[in-house]
Amino acid sequence: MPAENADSRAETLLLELDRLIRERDRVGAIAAAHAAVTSGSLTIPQLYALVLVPLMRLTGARWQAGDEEVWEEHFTTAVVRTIVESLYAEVAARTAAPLGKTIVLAAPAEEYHDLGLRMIADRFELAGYTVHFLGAALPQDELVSAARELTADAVVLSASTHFHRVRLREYVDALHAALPDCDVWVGGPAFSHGHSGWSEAEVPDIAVLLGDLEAGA
Ligand code: B12
Repeated sequence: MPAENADSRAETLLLELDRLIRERDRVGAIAAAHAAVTSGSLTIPQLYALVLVPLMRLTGARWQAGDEEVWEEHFTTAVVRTIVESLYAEVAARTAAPLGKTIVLAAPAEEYHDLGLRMIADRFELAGYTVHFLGAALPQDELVSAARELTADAVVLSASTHFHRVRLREYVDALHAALPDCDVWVGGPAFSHGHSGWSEAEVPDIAVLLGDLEAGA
């Protein structure tokens, strides 16, 4: 399948998923996303970056404009989460050779946006990292404990709101103090307009981090 057509295939699927979700056809939406991956039309990273992330942003924009109700946004979120979780067997089957690096991913205390981080978890796994995804709203002490127990080389955190980004600075400083040999990487929508107050190493670009590692995914 030529890579140059991935954008147009992704756009077609995005429109299809949006239509199916508006028709409340959950089963059809999940099947369409699976078919794109199993047929080789899109890789899993392409499905996430070019279809599912834009779909979630579209839902958010409609809600903000008053064109969608909160329950409809939750419906879309639930369908997208099911797509991601149900693709896990495909992720496991396509994982690159192990890199010998372990990461732990979590959303910090009080941060409930974890779907983006869940997608990132699969992308790291496809690239050969050993991945432990701990989900939303994890207290700092629990993350320290997990990183030690799981011998993490890096902890990956996500923040979606400005409020959580401010709180995250303190959280990350405490992690650096407790886990001096462990990298701490942060990202997410709260960092989309810059990262003043944060070092380059703390806010890596996922494309640079994974680079060619996920090319074969
Ligand atoms: C779904 C959703 C929710 C769901 C979350 C479900 C879940 N479990 O994730 C629920 C209903 C819980 C929710 C709650 C709230 N939400 Co909300 N939500 C959204 C929505 C519609 C989609 C989020 C999403 O899934 N995006 C898709 C994912 C896949 O993308 P992503 O998170 O950006 O992640 C990608 C990248 O950023 C990156 N990435 C993410 N993390 C990391 C980390 C690293 C290290 C790296 C390298 C990269 C990286 O990779 C990901 C994949 O490519 C957005 C709208 C939008 N524009 O995004 C609003 C949005 C994020 N929410 C918002 C708000 C305000 C809230 C609430 C405060 C609403 C309220 N009044 O209650 C609460 C906060 C709850 C809390 N305490 O956390 C605002 C944030 C505004 C701001 N900048 O402050 C948004 C932008 C909506 C809006 N336009 O106002 N929300």
